[in-house]
Amino acid sequence: MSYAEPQGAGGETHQVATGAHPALTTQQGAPVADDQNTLRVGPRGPGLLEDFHFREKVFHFDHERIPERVVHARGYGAHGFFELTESLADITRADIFQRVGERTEVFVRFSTVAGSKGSADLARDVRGFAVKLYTREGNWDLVGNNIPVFFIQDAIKFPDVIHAAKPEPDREFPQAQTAHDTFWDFISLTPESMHMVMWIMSDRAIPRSFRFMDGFGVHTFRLLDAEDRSTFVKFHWKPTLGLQSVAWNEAVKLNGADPDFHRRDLWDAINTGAFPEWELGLQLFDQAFADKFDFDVLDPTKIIPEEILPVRVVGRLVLDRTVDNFFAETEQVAFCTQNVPPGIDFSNDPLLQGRNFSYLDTQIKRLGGPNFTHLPVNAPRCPFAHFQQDGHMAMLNPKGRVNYEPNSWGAEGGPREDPQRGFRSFAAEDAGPKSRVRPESFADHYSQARQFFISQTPIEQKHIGDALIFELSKVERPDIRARMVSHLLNIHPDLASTVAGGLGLTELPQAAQAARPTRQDLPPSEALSIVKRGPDSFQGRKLGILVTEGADAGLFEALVTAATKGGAVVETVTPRISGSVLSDGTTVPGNQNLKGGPSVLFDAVALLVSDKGAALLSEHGAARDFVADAFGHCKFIAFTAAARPLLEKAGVPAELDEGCVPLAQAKDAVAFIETCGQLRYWPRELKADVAALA
Ligand code: HDE
Repeated sequence: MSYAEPQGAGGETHQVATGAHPALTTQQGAPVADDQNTLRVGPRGPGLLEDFHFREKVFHFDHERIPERVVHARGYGAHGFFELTESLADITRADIFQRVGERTEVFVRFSTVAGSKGSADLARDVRGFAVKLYTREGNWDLVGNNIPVFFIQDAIKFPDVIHAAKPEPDREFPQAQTAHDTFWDFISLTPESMHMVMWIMSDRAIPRSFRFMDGFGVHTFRLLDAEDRSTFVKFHWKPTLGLQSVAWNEAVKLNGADPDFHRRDLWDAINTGAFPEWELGLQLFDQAFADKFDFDVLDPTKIIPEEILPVRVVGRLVLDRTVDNFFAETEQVAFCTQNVPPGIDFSNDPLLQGRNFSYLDTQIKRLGGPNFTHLPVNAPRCPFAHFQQDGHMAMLNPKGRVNYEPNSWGAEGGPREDPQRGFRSFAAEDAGPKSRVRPESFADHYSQARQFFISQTPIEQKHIGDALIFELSKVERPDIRARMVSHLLNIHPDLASTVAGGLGLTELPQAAQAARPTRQDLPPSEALSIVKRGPDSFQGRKLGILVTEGADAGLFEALVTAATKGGAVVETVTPRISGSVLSDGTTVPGNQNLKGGPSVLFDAVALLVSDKGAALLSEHGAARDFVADAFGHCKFIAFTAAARPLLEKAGVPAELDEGCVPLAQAKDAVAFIETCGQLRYWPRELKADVAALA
């Protein structure tokens, strides 16, 4: 260090400014001589009010927090770019969709919905997927989720569904959980939420990381061409690394082992150059196409299956830079659904219309005034000019005498309207009686819920059943549990009887009264299954190698090489963090100490142990849990012959299944990493379940 460290009388350290470090100052810029001690009368005397440095420091600290978001409080953001790969010049005049190869700066914030800012990442919940695109004609905020439908059809119900999901008001628990009475009470009284219920009870609600999940704009929007002709559009973000989720039991354990699992994953991926990437896909259609459906494209509880209307890929989103400061950027970013550039417009979706009010409104509360657009993360990157002025924290310094228009000041008179380039709304012809009604076309609540369920593979269907049983078993009132089953009867009889059985209902309730009968003819849609849309490689995933003293150095090397070649990350787990000495005398440092590095942190594991190491670990609870959890969570497990006793002690059945891969020579390592591309060995769980039922 280039600066002296004189000791104060009390032993505290003073780090003094020299050439290498600037002087510490107050906010006013006055250099500070002592940042360790308050100003006192005598060494033990009372403190003095004139200590402006202390008062300023503590005053600022006292005001460090701003209100957390009322929903989506826990989130994580990153910078990147959008690159157009196909021009949409014939469909929209939006500048961002004109020139192939052009890049537009973006800021993305992922989030959970229900939990507070400090809640754990692996809550069962919808994930927010909010994208701010700083286009040349103004910011475009596409504020979406990782699920393409929503709980409710009308924005007036949003406070209700959120109140019901959040901690109950008298007791303020449970945190970041829907597994409680008030949530399921509201849901079971709200049939329009049934399609969304299928999605949130599926593994979509426990993604492996932000990098492996879809994003959806949810609502139908409009694209407008140069003549203001409209094309309807639904927006999709598809991860290039494929979809992946974790198992529920794994999610529960991850929340303890690493509550920051998702944010750490994003941070690590970007900072090691493995930039997360998504394709932007569009479903484009016109009114005549929309009129063919018996549901309404304005209803946000419905999707248009990709088999009926393929997703056209027009660009890519890449996240390549983490934030410099979490608060300044991720906490202060203000997404507003009404931020659309010319060429993009809204539909009449009643949820979207309500959101367009809410997002601007909420920023006033959160960011404290109307000038939040001056904050660097929110400011447009293109030139802007208007007459809006003053208010809290006005950070611009407008010059001149004219702050209104029309005015007679000619060239000095400031900006003018631009009918040519300016934003124009689609001239929709809307008329009708003033009323509060839910349209008839919004009445089918079960058909697409059923379609989602039958589109899932058996393991995914099992997980939906398990999730419903878990959640409803936390509901204290039996009438609420039964009421939910009455809806499931309208979705699928197998699901209803599985859940009723799991809840121990002695008899099935009557099916809920349905405004429309469930359509039985909607075909399964492959695009709705995570397993069918998984990757075919282990790229972007993480291998955990449990290494003991004396482990085979050649095999270790082979595993690391194969995994790294396959684009995966390797972490070692060692009994001591200082590492383990291998058979050839080299020391492999530990990335995780065994007690702090459970197998839930990894996508697959390898047990690289010596005879002695295995014998020691077999007596070690953390080691047995490491193996038992990897096996229970259907992970691929590579093991050396010496690891057999450890597998046995961990309760792994002696007749090992195909998900357990012996490691004897270097080529086994290569084959193992290839196998890991399947991500999980699901037959293990299905088999165990069938056995349990027998
Ligand atoms: Fe939001 N939502 N929302 N929402 N939402 C907010 O805005 C709201 C809805 C979504 O990372 C709030 O800035 C209403 C659907 C995301 O900063 C608030 C309705 C979808 C984020 C708000 C909805 C979303 C928010 C809270 C029903 C998916 C986080 C803080 C009509 C398409 C953005 C804020 C971020 C945040 C209101 C429904 C996505 C209160 C009234 C549907 C990703 O304005």
